[in-house]
Amino acid sequence: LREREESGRRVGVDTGGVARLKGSGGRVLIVDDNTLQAQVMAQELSLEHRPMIEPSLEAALETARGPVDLVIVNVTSERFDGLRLIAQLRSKEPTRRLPILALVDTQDRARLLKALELGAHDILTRPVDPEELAARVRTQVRRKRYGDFLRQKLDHSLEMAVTDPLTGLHNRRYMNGQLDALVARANRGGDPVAVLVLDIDHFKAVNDSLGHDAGDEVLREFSVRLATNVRAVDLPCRFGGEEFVVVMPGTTLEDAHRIAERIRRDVGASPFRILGGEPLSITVSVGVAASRGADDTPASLLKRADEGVYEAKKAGRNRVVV
Ligand code: GH3
Ligand code: MG
Ligand code: MG
Ligand code: MG
Repeated sequence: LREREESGRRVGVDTGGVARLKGSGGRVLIVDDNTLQAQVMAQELSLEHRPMIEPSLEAALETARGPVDLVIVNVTSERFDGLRLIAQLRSKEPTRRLPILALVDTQDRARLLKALELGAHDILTRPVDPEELAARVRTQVRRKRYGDFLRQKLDHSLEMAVTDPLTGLHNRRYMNGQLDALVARANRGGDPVAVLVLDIDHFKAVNDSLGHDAGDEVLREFSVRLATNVRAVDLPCRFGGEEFVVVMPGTTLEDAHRIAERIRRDVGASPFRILGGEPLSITVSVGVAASRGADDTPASLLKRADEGVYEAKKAGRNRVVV
């Protein structure tokens, strides 16, 4: 038993090591009509990477659009136009940034230069030296991975810049940008745009009686109800504090009014559950406005909706005012 346990552990360590290598390795697409040559390269790369062989140029272009980290293209022959593939890969998304290694004959300077000119990132000369293959592939895969990592980080920061961290709704900055564009379009005679301004009633009382964390929970639950009662095209945003705005593209005042009523009703329909506390009745006051002609601005639109909120509060809260 002990022996089996030990051998089991050894196997465990080994597969862990391979898994780690595979994780850092790349998905390498070898595009070559010389299958024997492709298989030799694939064999050499398979220790560290996940090679795939594609003998057809058309199919390669398609495969390269999927999860691939590096393309090795044979450009040595006239009838297999690898140079054209390089040009195609570099010309369009989503393959534009994909690293490319061009496989050329050592003495074929013309094709080597052409491949580089078309955007190959590096060259492999034939006959292929296994160590050189490993080194060049590793460098390109590492570069690709780092590029992916940076792009992901950038996407994430861009997303964070337009997202409200508490609720996950769009933030005020995002709302302003979208509203500017939509009002400008409406003013040029395009689709109308409507806005709702929503202000939770007596929210201060929630904070005062149950604490700030309970208040935050109410804001999150409110956001869920808001987001589930607007349409896919609408943009629910947290304007700040307990004030929310929904920007509604292509929406008339009447339609916006109807959706505002639906939100108001859903918020008041069932109590909000607070972790470790009594269910809480929440209501909201809503103002509605829609663009009306060339002189309208985002600010005037928001102001009219905000005046609706003011009227709703004055009239006793828990209502929609157009
Ligand atoms: P009204 O019905 O007139 O709108 O009354 P209200 O109490 O909702 O209005 P008021 O504007 O006086 O209070 C808003 C409160 O929202 C005050 C502030 O402490 C609280 N608040 C603002 N931002 C946050 C937040 O992020 N979390 C929590 N928990 N409270 C917040
Ligand atoms: Mg308020
Ligand atoms: Mg207020
Ligand atoms: Mg309020």
